[in-house]
Amino acid sequence: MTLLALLLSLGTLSGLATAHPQTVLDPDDSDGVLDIVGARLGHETYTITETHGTTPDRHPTKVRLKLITYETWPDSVISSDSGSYVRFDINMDRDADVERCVIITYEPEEGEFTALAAKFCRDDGVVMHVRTFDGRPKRPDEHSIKVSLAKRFVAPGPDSVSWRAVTVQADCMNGPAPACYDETQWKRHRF
Ligand SMILES: [Ca+2]
Ligand SMILES: [Ca+2]
Repeated sequence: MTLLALLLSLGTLSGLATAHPQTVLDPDDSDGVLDIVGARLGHETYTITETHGTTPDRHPTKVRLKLITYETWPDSVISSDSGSYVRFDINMDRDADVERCVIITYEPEEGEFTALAAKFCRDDGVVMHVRTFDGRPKRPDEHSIKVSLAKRFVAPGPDSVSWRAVTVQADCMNGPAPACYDETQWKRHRF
């Protein structure tokens, strides 16, 4: 796949057009197969009308996340027992703490991906207060992975957040610090 084709595929978050998409591009700057080309966050708000009773309409918002890498990689690269993962960080205010993150790994025994939405995420991988499992990540092709989650899990409350994508590939090189790491710039997204 050419770089242009990779960038074009960033525009497709799902089979459906996603409102309010926001893309961040990243250079060819990391070792390992999880070097990020770009990532995208979009959101859609639905109206659920209760046809019985007096319950008011609800307006849940879905957040869609997608990440594309320069290289192709098999699902097993981010096996849950490998220490490798794809992560989206969500900063809900303007301080340095990351209040929410979505960590995507592959469960080899189940043959599927899981997305862990967690509170208070740190760069050393320590996560406090795991909040919930939600969403079911999918891979549109061997360069990319995407997940759709309820906004209340990943960004409850604020009208805007800052977000970035991170990849960690454990044991991808020889040497004293063998993990490969890549991250995009932070982007501000308004809901
Ligand atoms: Ca990169
Ligand atoms: Ca914060």
